Parts: sequence; structure tokens; C-alpha cells
Amino acid sequence: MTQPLIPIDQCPIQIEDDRTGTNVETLKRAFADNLFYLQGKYESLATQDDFYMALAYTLRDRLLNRWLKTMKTYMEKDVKVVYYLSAEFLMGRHMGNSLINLHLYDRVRQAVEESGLDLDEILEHEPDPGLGNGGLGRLAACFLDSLATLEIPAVGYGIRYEFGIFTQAIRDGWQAEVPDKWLRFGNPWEIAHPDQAVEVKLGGHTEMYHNEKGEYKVRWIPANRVVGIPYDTPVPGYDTNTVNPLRLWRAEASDDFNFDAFNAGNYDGAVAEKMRSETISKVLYPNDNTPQGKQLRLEQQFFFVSCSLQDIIRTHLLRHPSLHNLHDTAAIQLNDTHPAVAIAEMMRLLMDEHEMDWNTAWRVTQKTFSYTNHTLLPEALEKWSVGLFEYLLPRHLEIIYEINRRFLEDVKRWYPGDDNLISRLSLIDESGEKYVRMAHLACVGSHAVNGVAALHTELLKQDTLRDFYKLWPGKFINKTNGVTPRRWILMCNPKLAELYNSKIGEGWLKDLSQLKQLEKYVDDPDFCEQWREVKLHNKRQLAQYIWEHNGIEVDPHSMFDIQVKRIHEYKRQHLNVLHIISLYNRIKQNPDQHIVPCTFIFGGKAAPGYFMAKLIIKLTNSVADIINHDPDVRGRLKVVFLNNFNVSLGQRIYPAADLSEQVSTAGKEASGTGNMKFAMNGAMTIGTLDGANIEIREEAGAENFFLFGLTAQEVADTKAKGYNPWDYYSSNPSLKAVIDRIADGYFSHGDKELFKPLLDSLMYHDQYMLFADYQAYVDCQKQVAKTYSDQDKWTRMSILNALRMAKFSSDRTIREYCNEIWNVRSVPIEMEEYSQENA
Ligand code: NBG
Repeated sequence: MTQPLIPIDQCPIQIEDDRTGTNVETLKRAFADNLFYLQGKYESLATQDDFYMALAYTLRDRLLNRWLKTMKTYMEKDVKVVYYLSAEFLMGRHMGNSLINLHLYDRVRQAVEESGLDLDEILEHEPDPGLGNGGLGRLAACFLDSLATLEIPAVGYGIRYEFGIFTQAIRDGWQAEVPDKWLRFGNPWEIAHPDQAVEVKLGGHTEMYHNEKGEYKVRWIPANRVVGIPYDTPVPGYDTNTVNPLRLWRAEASDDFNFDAFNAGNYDGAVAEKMRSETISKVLYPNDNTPQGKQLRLEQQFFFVSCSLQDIIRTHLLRHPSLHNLHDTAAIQLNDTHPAVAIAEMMRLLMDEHEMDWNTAWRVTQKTFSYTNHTLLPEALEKWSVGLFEYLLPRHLEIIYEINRRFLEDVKRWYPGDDNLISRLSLIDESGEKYVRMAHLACVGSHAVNGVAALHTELLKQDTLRDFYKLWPGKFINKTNGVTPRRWILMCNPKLAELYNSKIGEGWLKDLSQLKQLEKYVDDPDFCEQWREVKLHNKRQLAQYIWEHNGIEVDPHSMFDIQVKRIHEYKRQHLNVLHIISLYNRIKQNPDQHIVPCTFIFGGKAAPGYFMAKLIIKLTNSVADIINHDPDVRGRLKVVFLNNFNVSLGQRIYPAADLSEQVSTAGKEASGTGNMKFAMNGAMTIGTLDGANIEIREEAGAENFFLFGLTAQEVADTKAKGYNPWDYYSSNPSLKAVIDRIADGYFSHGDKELFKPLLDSLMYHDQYMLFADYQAYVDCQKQVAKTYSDQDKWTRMSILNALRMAKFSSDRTIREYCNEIWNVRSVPIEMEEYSQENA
């Protein structure tokens, strides 16, 4: 007699079997089993990669039960789901995160060790999936972690780029880009669902027709179709059963695509078309804070948006007869304007494919969408030429024109006769060649618009989006960014986590405000000593890494002054370099002068087409080369550029920092999130009143923050009056000496041309006003050095910084989004747990 099959969700995790069990023996068996059956290897012949894959599958198995139960619960309870649409998700490595979130670190370590292997080596073997550029993509990843931890039903939607952000090599001091083949050995974390593939149309034209009811309708006759295949990656919450999906789309040619060409024997033509389709999800554009106006980029955006919206609609219709109440089951967040075409695509789907009338469709759309702005840089606001839009998305352009017509009609009624206002608000920029303004589309089509730090939101209201703010003040809301303390404290700084746990247990990991309880130890010499030991341990580890990767010996007792982030003029890595040169000049003038020993560490990628950013990298490396080899300096200064800064390198760097460089021109950095990671790990910040720095300073206390530089208002005023860098240069001997040393070719083997473009920019038209902040920065650095010499004082400040960062947990940020924008509630996932006693 055959046994009836037990539905998997009715199998509680109570069987100590090889797929779910978590005792050490079972884990060992599962690991060996996966090595044999999935990797097809005997242990004696297996590579590190095989071990990594076998262990990854072992962990994925342990996530699946929770994952499927999570999906089933959402379906059955018909809950409202957050859909986070983002062109980038910078997830970082999965394995360590799964070990932590499943509470399996210790047992897996033991199982691996008893199998004669080293867990750390296996962890290092995982490729870092770089499906993002910087802060924006990493924020999306922190948000997914917090959503799952807070048990919020959520799906991340994005693109499964075959090549993520390039690997950065440094050759002769210059950045070189190497393709990132992160999928080379397969990706054990994802599961493909070709059964849920969707079709996406592109190009062609539109036509009118009569439907059965005799109404006029529009249909889109596309020139091309591609298919989106979803790949799901589990996102486990910390200490919960919730496992939400990150659903990334891969583009494939549709079957019927070039059937005719194929049949006619035109194989090359058919294959070329196939490759064209698949190109859509091939590669991430490596630009941070600068849009890439390429056709393929718009194709990428529309591709993942259309796939995701069709998926959301399909899910809704499984449980509801119509889409009139879509906003009751879906809150769709636009992560910047990259997915903003979703407003037009939703209107098209509702009207053309689901027969909804305009007014209803518009109401549903506005109630469903909300939009996060991530930048104030005018050049970073996305716009697409109307010609390109029409060529690729003819129906969407019609819809955008109609949204615009209705919107501007309203504006005319509200503000009669103000033509300037009309042209400023219009979704179409008509000042020259016509462009579609994506931020305007996002604003009009959303019920909430948010900035990512208090100052940023204020500046959006007063400046970038001020006309929209005037129309709808209630739409604008601030949501200061945050980062997940699971990855950015527990995972990257285990010694610090241990110290916390030893005093107050583990509750702080889900409620970071509990760290405040530790403030009573700030004057306790034992605690301070332990604090310093943790920092020194982390610095030693980074020093070891620097030695292995750069061949530079750095002293872990020197102050680690670190700036890691994308290289951009507004972030002013070169201001930092000018200060280093000023210190060097001081030593050269007086070789015996006392200087607090300092190691300056840089890391970050430049967009491959951004010449000035690449020149800043070259300058940093050139300065490093001279200073590190000058006997006069005698180990007092070291300069290191760490190549290929990414999430995993960040995990080594943040915990080892003494000083965090957050020196952007005030009003330019929307928020910053590296600033939060540094502070949480006990680094002091030297920074301007920009982005979230302001709030970090508020939380830490002004006395625990090294502030310098012009305010956003002063920057604007100085610009209005006419900023003249020459005045600063000619009146400041220290600045002049620094600039002249570069100009003389001191750092470029006598080549006076090499850095000229950078110096010309600084001297003649620098919109980031380095010279205006130079002296304040140098003075502030003196203050830093003085404070660092008093280790007791420094330790106290470091402790207070770390303990007061609760506001910057992404759990706080996500709670605010849930309550104030998305209107969603947590939905705990009930499972019968396999009891720990059996483990
Ligand atoms: C970036 C900002 C950062 C901010 C992140 C996340 C873009 C367009 N913006 O300051 O520059 O921290 O977004 O919000 O990448």
C-alpha cells in the first residue's frame, strides 16, 4: 500500500532529517550528501568552491520550509504586501547572513570543522553579488533585512544582472575595470521559476479599436517581445520564521520571437535577435548618482517594472475578482526614479488590459505608489528624450501626455495665469530638446514622496521639488535612512557584539535602543579597556589584510582615518588628500615635528566614464606612493588605497576605523549610510552638516562629533555671491603650498600635466568648493589629532557614538515607512519548531 503524501507545510520541522535537521551530526551528513549528489564530488577531489556550494545548499534547504510557509501564509491571510521596486540590490554575501539569521553559526562551524574544513575559508569563497552601485542598492538590501525581521510581508523586485558592478583593479595607480562574472560557478541561493515567466512588449505603435461594449480602446502593437524569468532568493529575518523573496528578473527571447526568420533558414538573424533580448539583463550600469541616458538602460527599467507589475496583478487576482482594491493588497515603493515608468505601465495595464476607466485607474495607481528621492544633484535627475520614449514605449508616452494634460489643467485652475509654474511642473521638459522628467512622473503618480534624511527632505521641499511641495505639502515626508545592525554590527564586528551580549544579552539586535543601557559603563576602566581591545583587534585584522593585498605595513596603533564610498567630486575624497599633503608638508619643513601617527585608508569605485573621479584615484595612489616611501615620514603617515571596495570589504573596514570621513559639500549628500555604519562601530565622524551627518551629530551629541565647513545655506550664499577659489589659494599659504606641490609634479615624477584637469577645476570653477572648506577641515583635523592623543577621552567619545546610534537601525526606518506610507502590518509566520533539545 502506498503512503499518502503529506503536504510539506503540514510537516513541522521536527524530523531530524537531512534537509531540515540542525544538530551537528545531521548538518555534517547533509553537507557530505550535497557534496556528493549536487556537486558530484568525492571529498578528496572537492575544491573550496564545491565545499562552499555544498554548504550553501545545506543552508538553503533549512530556509525552504520557512520560506514556503511564509508565502502560503501571505496567500491564505490575503495580507497587504510591500513591493519594493529597485534597479539595484546590493545584498552582500548570503552565507554568513543565513548562519546568523538561522542561529546556526556555532553548530555549522562545528560540523564543518569536524569535517576537517575551515568555515572562514568557505565563507570567503562566496562571490559578493554586486547588483548595485553604492548606497542606494545597499539601502534596498538593509530594508529587505528589516522587513523580514519585522515580519512584514514584502517582495523585493529587481533585475538579475548577469554581470554586476565591475571588479576594480588598480594598475599604475589608475582604476582598471574587470568584468564581474559572479554567476560563473552557479548561484546556490536562487530558485528559478520559469513557470511564472511573463512577457514584456517593446517598440511598435498603438491603434484605436472598438471593444465588445462599443467603447473606444487603445491597443499597443509591439515590435518586439521579451520574456522575463523570475529568480527568487530567500531573505530570512533575524530570529523570526519570516523568509521573504527577492525576485529578480532575467530577460530571455520569447519563443515565437523570430520563428519566421528561423524557419526561413536565417539562423544568424534569429540568434542575433535572441541575443539582443538577453542583453537587457546582462549588465548593471556602473553609475552612481549620474543617470546613463542609453536606450538599453530604459529597456532595463521598463523590463523589470513590467514583469513586476504583471506579477503583482497576477497575485492580486488570485484572491480578488477585480483590481479596484489593488491598493488594499499592494504598496509599491519606487526606489528612486529608475522604476518610475511603473506609473505609466500600471495605468496601461489597468486600462488597456483590465478594462478600467481612466479615473478609477488613476485613483488606484496613486493610492498604490510612493516614491523615494535619493539625490539633489540636478544632473542626477533622470530624464528621457521624448523621441527615445516614443520609439520604445509609444503607449506609455501617450499615457504620460494624458497624465500631464490633466495635471496641468488642474494647476491652471489652482494658479491661473502662471505659465512659468506650468512649465516648471510639466512632466515634459520643453526648454530645448523634449524630455520626460521621471521625478515629476513619480511625484504626480504617488501618494507619498520622501527624502532620505531630514536636511535632504527639507531641500527637496524648498528647492528641487518646491513647486510640487506647494501643490501637495501633505505628500512630502522624511524617512531618514538606516542600516541593519545584524550585518553592520553582529556579522562584521563579532567581538563588539560579544561585549554587548556579555552585558545586556542579545535584545539589542532587534531593539538597538537597548544599547543606551550601556552608557553607565562609559567611565568604567574595565569596559573602556575591553572597548579598546575590540577596536585594536579589528585594526590588526585590517592591517593584516592590507599587508596581504597591498604589501604595505601599517601600524595598528596609528589612528585609522578612513574614507570609503563611491568616488565622486561632491564626496570630496580630494579634500582629504589635500589635508594629507598638508601634513606631509609640515613634516618636510620640520622632520622632527610631532605628528599623531595616522593611517589614511581610501576605497571606492569610480564610474568608468567619469574621468575626474578616476583622476582622484590616481592622485590618491600617487600621493601614497611618495609618502609611504619617504624616509622623513618614518612611519608617521601611511596612505592606502584598497582596491575593489564592496560590501564584504566594508565588513572588514567599518569595524576597524577610528575616524570616519564624511566630508561632502553641504547640501549634496542626500543621506549617506556609510556614516551610520562607521559610527555604530565606534568610529568618530569628521564631517560637514550634510545628509544624515546632522542627525548622527544630534544623536551622538555635538561634543562627540568633529564638525567643520560651510552649511548648505552658506554654500548657496557663497555660490550666489560668486565663489572665487583663487582668493583662497592666494591668501592661504598652506593651501597654496599643497596645490603647488601637486602642480609642480612632485607626486607625478615631474609631470606637470597629469593632475592639471583636477587642479584647474579646483582653481577656477569647482562647484564643490573645496578651497572654501580647506582651512576649516585642516583645523578640525588638528582637533581630531589632539583628541586622539588623549586615549581616555577618545574611548569615551567612541563608546557614546556607538551606543547612541539606535535611530539609524533600518528597523526604525522600516517601521516608519510601514506606519506612515505603506499602511502595512506585521504577519508572524507560525511554525512548529523542531525542539532545541533534540539538537
Ligand atoms: C544615494 C545618495 C546617498 C544615500 C543613498 C541611499 C543615489 C542616487 N543616491 O546619500 O547619494 O545615502 O542614495 O538613500 O544613489
